[in-house]
Amino acid sequence: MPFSLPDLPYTKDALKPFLSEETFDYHHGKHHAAYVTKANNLIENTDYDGMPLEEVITRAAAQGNTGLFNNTAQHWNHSFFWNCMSPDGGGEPDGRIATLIERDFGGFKEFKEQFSQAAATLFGSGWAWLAYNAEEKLEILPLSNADTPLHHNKTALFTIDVWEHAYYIDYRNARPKFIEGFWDVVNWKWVNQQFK
Ligand code: MN3
Repeated sequence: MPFSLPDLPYTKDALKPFLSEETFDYHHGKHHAAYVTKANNLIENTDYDGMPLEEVITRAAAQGNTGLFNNTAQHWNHSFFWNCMSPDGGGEPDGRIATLIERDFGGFKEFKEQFSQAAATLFGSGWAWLAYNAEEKLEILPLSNADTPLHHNKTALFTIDVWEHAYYIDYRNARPKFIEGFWDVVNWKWVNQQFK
């Protein structure tokens, strides 16, 4: 059963003015779609055929199959990323994530500054993640290219894609502006659902 491009959890104009429909046409409709197609082409008629996505990602990494790791991890990362945003999102976190941010960062303001800084300064292409580690602590994890918390045995809580293709249509080269706008749409409900 090949992988398929998931529908966005909202309409393409739902996150305006943070992101335009054109950004979703390209980012979801072309970039994410291309990772899915390439992953399926690489998997066809191999032992990976029929394996769950998470397993393909960890096995491809262990076997040094970079092409397969990159395309399947990017499929997973983007599927996760769309859910990290919501037209009803933004504002201050609540529930478990609010308690943990207070405990591990001393407050939402401090956390927001540190996360924004990590996302803005990540060199080249990649993703800034908030993850939950084996010590049961929150961790800001800037990862390059297709790298993903799965590969580090950490639970992903939320992420922002800072590849240029994520923001260039709406923000040109101004990555910090894009990061600033992200806080208005963060789906804290989704974040709280990630704790196992
Ligand atoms: Mn992307």
